[in-house]
Amino acid sequence: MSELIQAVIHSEEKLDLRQFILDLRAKEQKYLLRNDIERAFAEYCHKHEKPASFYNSSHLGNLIYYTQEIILEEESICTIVRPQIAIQQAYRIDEEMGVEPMSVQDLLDVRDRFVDRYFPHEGDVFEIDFKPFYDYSPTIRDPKNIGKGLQFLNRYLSSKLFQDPQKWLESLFQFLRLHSANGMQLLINDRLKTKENLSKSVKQALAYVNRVNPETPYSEFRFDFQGLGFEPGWGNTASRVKETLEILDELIDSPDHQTLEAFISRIPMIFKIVLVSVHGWFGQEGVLGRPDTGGQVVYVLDQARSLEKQLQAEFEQQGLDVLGVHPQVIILTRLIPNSDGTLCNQRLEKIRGTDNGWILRVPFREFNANVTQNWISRFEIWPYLETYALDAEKELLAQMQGKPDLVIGNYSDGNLVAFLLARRLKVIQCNIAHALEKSKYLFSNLYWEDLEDRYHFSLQFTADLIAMNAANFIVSSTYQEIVGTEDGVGQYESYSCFTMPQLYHVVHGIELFSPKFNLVPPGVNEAVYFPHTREELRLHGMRDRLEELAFTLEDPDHVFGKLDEPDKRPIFSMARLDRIKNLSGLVECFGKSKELQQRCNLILVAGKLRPEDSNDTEEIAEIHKLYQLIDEYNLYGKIRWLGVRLSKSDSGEIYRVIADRQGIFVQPALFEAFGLTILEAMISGLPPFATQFGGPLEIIQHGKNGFLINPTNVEETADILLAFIQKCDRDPQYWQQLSERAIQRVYSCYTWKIHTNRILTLSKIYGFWNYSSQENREDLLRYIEALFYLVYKPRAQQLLEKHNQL
Ligand code: UDP
Ligand code: LCN
Repeated sequence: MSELIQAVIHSEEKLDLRQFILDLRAKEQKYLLRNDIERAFAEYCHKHEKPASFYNSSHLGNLIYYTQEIILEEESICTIVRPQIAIQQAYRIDEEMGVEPMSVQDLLDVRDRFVDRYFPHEGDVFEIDFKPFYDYSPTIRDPKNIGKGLQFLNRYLSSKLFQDPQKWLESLFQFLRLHSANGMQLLINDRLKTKENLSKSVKQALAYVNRVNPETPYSEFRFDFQGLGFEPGWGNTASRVKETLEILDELIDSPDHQTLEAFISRIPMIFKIVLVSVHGWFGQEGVLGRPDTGGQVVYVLDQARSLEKQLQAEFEQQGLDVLGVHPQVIILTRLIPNSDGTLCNQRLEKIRGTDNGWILRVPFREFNANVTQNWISRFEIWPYLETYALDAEKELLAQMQGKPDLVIGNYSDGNLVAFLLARRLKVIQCNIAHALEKSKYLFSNLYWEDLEDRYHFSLQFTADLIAMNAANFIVSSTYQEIVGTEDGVGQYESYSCFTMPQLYHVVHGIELFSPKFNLVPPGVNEAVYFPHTREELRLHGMRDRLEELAFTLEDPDHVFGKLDEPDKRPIFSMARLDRIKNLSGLVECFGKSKELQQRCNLILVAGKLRPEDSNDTEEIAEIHKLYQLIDEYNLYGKIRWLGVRLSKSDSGEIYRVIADRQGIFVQPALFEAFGLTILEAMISGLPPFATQFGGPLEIIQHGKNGFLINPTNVEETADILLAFIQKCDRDPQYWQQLSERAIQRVYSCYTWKIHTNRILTLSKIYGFWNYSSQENREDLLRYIEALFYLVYKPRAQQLLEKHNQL
């Protein structure tokens, strides 16, 4: 039993626990989450006049701190304790303070009972359990190493493989023979007939390059090398070829996991990549800020550019230019016939800043033209994805003139399509969630039936389970995306066990300790977003235009508000107008603080100004709310709201003009999976104040290069902003220091170069292990297919029938 509970039960505090439960019973709420539990315990301590030490450090206080949920039933309570990251245990405590551990099944039944969806006389509910499939693969032990899957897997599998030198040599030999580009053999050729030849030939080749001037281009000795059994791929100069061969030589003679990683990362394995991002408006101009269209589009475009650049640099170093081989990166998205002035109806669009990067748009099949000709919300997209994947496969193969080497899915819909494609093409699948909706919407699984009409979570969560389990590897932007923090559950963690009452019980939805999880944060486009102090990169015309737009331009169609004193310090925010982004929370915070209003103006770039111009329900509600708050707090003359869609370059400059005036950036989201705007603001030199709920907690080091805020506490948020502003007034250097540290933070930890380097290494190493350990995933994939055909597909069909009636 949990030590935390035992400590309470075996002490006098048992009476406090009993009383606390009685106090809870007196309340209406029967299902308490962590915040509710903490609040109730604070009330308990207050009511029973407990000292502060009891609240903070008693056994009960300790237990409460680690308790995630309490469900009150008639004669007992069910409590979920999370004593450490990624570990949750459920217990039943009865009226006599008897404690019993609960099985996952019991826990899910309790949750079903809570929503009156427990009908045992109708038989058991379908249980989804992925545990058996992870039993035969290695798992990480220490939660702090979750997200470092590659290092772990490489070490683990290397030690197994190296134990049998003959087998190891055979795997390596066969692996080296595998690679080709545009039909041309790479690395080794048929002259090297057996694994026994390998070591000798490597030494001969080394002797050869040792005699050649290190600067000699590979093309000058290519044919001699072929005679020795070696094809292109080892390097572009004699010295690079020598280095790579030396690593291989060491790997053959005295293998270890680091040498293996160094060698695999050097060799050409990835040539063609598909990035799948289906929903929303995917384009390079005029789309950001539209519903469902934000950071993911920015992320995928920047990633595509950076991957191409990185592959080009690698090919050059590998000496592949002699073969005329070029990388190809394709972003696969949907074609929207009624494209509302965007290029989303164009089949093929070159990605700016690339040589061979393309956006390939494939339309949904036309089931009901009223639906499929138009933008479709990400919550409604499910019926179209299977046929989309089939059509996209054909188009991709034609466009790429062959199979991709890697398919990267984005968000639930893109990940499902990536799964379908990777399964059919037999290539490596990588998953990127961006944001998992399950933890964004409270109780979204428990009340899924009530929410189904609007959100269709039954489809989305099933798709998530399918894609995340099928993926060869998962890339997350933060550690907490996987397993949360000490006091909060992670996004992936929320899939480990949950109920969809009457649909299914997930008893083990994902193995959090699996080495498939890898933490690789994104970067920021350094050509667009750069420090405001880099005068030489800035264009005067653009700066003047954006200054005017931000502070003075009168344009009622696009700008709301005329500032009384445009020179006050600007507080800036930019986001899509959806509920979770909580720009209304920021307006309320500003509205409630007279002092903030005296010292600052509030500048927002967000959505649209008129509700009638929007067809997104959340956006419309937020527009109304913003006007109502502006009126309620009489913010006229103190706020400007730009309902504009900025071009890419303008969106970079707007942060800089705010930084020129020593402004600050506030990101007040109720939850933010990562938060690219925070990176953009920081690299521009704006001190960031961002939500403590989600990714910003890892981006910002509180007090050092920015500040974390609790956006649900508007008074406290205003105090944090004011404290900073007051300090800046007292110490003119303070803003500067913070600004410089914010810039430094991004350059040292969040660049696309670091990101894509890692992604390519991951793909190669997972590819290598996929091949050489011949990991049999067929049983897992067959199980996943059953979920797809038996759960997902019939529900998608039902939704399609609804759409067909629109
Ligand atoms: N963005 C924009 N105009 C807007 C709103 C957002 O250009 O009106 C851009 C912003 O610069 C950032 C991205 O959209 O690059 C938003 O990414 P983030 O990760 O912050 O949030 P998301 O929208 O993905 O939830
Ligand atoms: C989706 C989100 O909600 C943001 O928090 C991320 O920054 C964005 O995707 C890019 O990953």
